[in-house]
Amino acid sequence: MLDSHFRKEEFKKSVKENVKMLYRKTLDEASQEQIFQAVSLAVKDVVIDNWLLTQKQYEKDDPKIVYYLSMEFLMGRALGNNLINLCAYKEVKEALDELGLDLNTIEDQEPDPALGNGGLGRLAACFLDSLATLGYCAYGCGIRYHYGLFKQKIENGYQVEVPDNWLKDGYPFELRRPEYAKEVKFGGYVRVEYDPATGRNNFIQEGYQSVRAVPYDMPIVGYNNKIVNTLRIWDAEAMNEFQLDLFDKGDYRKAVEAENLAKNICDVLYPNDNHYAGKELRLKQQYFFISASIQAAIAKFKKKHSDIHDLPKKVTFQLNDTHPTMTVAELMRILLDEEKLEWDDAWDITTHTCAYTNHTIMAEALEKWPIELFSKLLPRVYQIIEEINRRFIEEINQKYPGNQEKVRKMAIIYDGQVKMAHLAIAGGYSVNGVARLHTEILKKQELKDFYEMYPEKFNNKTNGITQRRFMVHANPLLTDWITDHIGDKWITDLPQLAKLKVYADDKKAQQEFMNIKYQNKVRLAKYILEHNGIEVDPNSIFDVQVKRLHEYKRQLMNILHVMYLYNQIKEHPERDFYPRTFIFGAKATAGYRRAKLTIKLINSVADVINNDASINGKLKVVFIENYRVSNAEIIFAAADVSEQISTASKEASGTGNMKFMLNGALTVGTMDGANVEIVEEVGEENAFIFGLSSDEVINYENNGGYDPMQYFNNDPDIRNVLMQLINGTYSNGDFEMFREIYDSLLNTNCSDRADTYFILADFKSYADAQRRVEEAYRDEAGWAKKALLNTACSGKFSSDRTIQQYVDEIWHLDKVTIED
Ligand code: 26W
Repeated sequence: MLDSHFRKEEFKKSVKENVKMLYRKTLDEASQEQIFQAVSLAVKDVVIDNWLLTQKQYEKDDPKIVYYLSMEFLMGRALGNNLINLCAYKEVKEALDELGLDLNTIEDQEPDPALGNGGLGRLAACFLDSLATLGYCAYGCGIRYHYGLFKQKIENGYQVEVPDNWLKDGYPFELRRPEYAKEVKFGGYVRVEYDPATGRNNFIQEGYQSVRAVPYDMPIVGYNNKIVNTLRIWDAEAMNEFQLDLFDKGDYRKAVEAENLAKNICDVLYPNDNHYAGKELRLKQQYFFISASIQAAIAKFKKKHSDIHDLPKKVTFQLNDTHPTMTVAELMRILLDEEKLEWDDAWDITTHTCAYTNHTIMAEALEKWPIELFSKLLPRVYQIIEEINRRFIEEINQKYPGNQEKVRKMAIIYDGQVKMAHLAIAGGYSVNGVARLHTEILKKQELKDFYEMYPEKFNNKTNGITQRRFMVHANPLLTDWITDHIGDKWITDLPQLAKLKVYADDKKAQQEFMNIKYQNKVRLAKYILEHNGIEVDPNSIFDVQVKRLHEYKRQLMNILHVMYLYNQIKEHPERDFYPRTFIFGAKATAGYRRAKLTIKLINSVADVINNDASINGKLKVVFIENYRVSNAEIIFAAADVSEQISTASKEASGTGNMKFMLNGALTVGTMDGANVEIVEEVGEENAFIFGLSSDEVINYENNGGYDPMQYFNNDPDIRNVLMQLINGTYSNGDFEMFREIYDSLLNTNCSDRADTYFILADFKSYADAQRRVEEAYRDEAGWAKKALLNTACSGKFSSDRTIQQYVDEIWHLDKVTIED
């Protein structure tokens, strides 16, 4: 164990001192929020010492750096996590106890930094944790949104969005670094000027508006290794004084314009998950943080290295989906216009420095920017993309002479649009998917032409999650139990969990394991009572689906199945039905009408079922308001059943599935995303797999032949449930409330095909999988064994493994250790 810096007495003194200095108060006068600030400051003090040490070591070793460029970092709370990674959680808890303070209550004061939507943003956060823990030099680069993802309130069953003003009381774990500010230029025009000295043209952007990008750094604490890396998020400020002095002295209108441009860039995170909206402000956000990050990276490189050609040896830019793809063009701009390189040289450096990760095959997520918008906002960058495109088309023509179809499908600029995925693939040396199945679908379907052209660029990196947050912090009881049985190496080497397999048949171990699950269910039940006012029975099966709300994730199929079960219980009161609590948590993008209506449906079904005394509490439905990282930790630990029921082929990987598995929940799932690999690890007998395969889905999509009406006509159970959507059963007699959902399943006029996500096709096999769940749960020892095996077999799904694969196969970073 690390020699913890938290000598108790010193720490207690420092907390008291901080309360005094910050608020002129004594401990007993201070509010919990003020105490949170004081405790955080005391922790930050230790973190900063290690941060300095780390920087010194990097300075000395000069390791290769990865810049993880991402529009989203869904960090979750930092205080508890930092204490875990400093190996000081227990000491600090004790110290605070002695001061009459409760660490849990203090942790609850921290706003949950929600600078991300869902999977992609949370993956970025897990990656930063693993990079620091494994000792790699890495920077997260992103945006300091003033408002993170909205907070969700449920009013009358409907989602209401409330702004998330996470910075309002000041965030103790960030550090403003104005000395590293950068200028970012928008608009204007490009003047071409012949330079007789070099015989080349110079391209000069003029008449532009500038924004000052100011970085805020957050420490990323590695586990037990003194390494502290940096998440650098950029904020926008007006340049005015010095820039306007130079060009537009006294031009008040310009000054106000600059102020306004800067003002809204970092206002708010776009709450779209998997849906591209094409907003100008979003494009501004993208260029803003990319230009600042790339400038900073180049400046840092040049401090130590004189030959810019060495850039790929020392730097990699990893693009988290297409959102940061501007990197390719911005790097080219700097190399051409500022470093004065020839095109071929610049392109060679760029295509050995950038790498791209794809996170979705959903067509509506593809970023395509209209060229008018693009060229007006970023005239020089657009010019460069035009040239990249011209050369790329030349390459296509060389490879496929006369094949216009290829050009049409692959060009970077086509039909008046800039296609960001095409730019990312052409401009980088690596393209990876996030689970084996997903990567195969990319190669065979979505990116087939690119795979044919550049097979060597394509590779898979199955996602992972950090066990430090999702076990050590989230599930302290199971953490101690595991450590008692196999030691604590698993905290940085998750495959060690396999050593638990020998306990799978051990009666005592099974009982202890299930008893911990029970206690975690009690903790969640308490949370639900406090936040929802619903009483749930911790002895019932906790069946959980928590994730963003999207049609392809099929929360609708889950709630339709609940409606079906309810019908069954009502029709057959004599049957023995094992009590079950269906738990949902999901935010819907504000403009996504059908997703929001699904939330209303879940809440309406919950109302009816939870208030029906005749079913003796056999069935409960709970919608947890404002699902986010902090309550996710409580939820995963308490789940018996993990719902991973996306339409096969649609979920690129999923990462919630891994968090459930780690915590000993059994998966009810389709053969989609990383579910395939989960089942491979744990064995099909320890999960409940159902539904169409991805090949079957893709075949229907390509060749037609799917008719949902057939299920409606031939299956009375399905018909019954669907009729209840339009006969007022769940809407106080209002026939129209859920009509849209009914139509989406059956009415071909709604879109080109009804039931786009094959809910009716999979319904019966889903219901059957759920029957198997019930049967398996009745066998107490059998279930305990399966649950324990899920934890024991989850070793593959650590983000430590994922990151090591990125390092070995894409980034080639050097490992650093702190000598002191
Ligand atoms: C342009 C709007 C937009 C916003 C976000 C498009 C696409 C996105 C993300 C790519 C959506 C996302 O979070 N994808 C998820 O990424 C996870 C991490 O790899 C995967 O586990 C999920 O399966 C995938 O849906």
